[in-house]
Amino acid sequence: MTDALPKIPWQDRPAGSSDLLWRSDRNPIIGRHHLPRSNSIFNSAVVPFGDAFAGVFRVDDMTRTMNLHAGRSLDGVEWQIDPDPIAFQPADARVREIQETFVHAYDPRVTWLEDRYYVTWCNGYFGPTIGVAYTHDFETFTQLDNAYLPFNRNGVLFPRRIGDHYAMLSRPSDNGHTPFGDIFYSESPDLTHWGRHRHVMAPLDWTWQGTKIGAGPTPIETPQGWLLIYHGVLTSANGFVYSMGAALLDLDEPWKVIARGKDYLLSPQVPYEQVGDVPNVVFPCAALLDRPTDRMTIYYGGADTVVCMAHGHLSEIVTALLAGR
Ligand code: BMA
Repeated sequence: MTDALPKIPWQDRPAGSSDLLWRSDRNPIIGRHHLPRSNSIFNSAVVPFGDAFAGVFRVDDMTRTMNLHAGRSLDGVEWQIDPDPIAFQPADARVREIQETFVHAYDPRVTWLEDRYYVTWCNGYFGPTIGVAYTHDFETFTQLDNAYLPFNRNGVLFPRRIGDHYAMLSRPSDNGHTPFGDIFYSESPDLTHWGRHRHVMAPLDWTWQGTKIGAGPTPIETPQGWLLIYHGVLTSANGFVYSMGAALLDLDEPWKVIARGKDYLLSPQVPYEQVGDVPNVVFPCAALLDRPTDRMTIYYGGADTVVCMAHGHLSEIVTALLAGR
């Protein structure tokens, strides 16, 4: 994939701000009633596609079923989202077995890997686990087997093999709203059989990431390591608070953490992050990058209700991490 993305949605850092990430003035870019039957659209993943953009969106409908919908955009901001959920084609007859018990699908990530786009998401199969599918065109999607046993969430593929193997981060969890959670690394020869699970990072007590953490967008390769944007959760007197932060993982052994940000990059502080179906949530699922200009745009869900964008400079975030901020 080319690293130049001159059409990246962008807005300069507001005058007087020294924040590493800043919100788009256009937020929220997708409102909860974007589709006739949508209750909410949030925690969604977008990628460059041809000379435009495509994505997979989490749409909760008016029955409050969580499902995945494909979408397209010329500018990354104005989206046409399909009114019907993605109808995944099973890669083989055994995959049909896991489709027959469909419950729900949510929190997608999309990763360009070798020759196609892979979608990973939280797939209900006797509890949450990680679904895997691929598409070439965002019209037809082919589903592979689930990556893990339940219970697991926040499965995010690396955009290339590590050594000979495909690699994924995930967060073993429970069947509820999970008051714990570490990030783990797993590898696979074929994107179906996953193993050699390694611990990557644990929550940090009494911080914005004290309760649980989970990988966000597809990790971004930099000369200094993989930049991992992730969400961290604090348990307040009023419930969970979801913020986002960053870490750097070793390029060859990504289960080894090189640096981890102390401060959050963004925490819920504006109305569309503080008020919604689940208050106080910023939940990043995708990042776009224009390497020549060092511009990075992160897509995140606000309060489990809307889709938002934040902007930053990749090299500034890497520098801050290496400086121990
Ligand atoms: C998590 C997931 C996310 C959601 C978050 C806050 O467990 O369900 O989709 O954004 O909780 O409700």
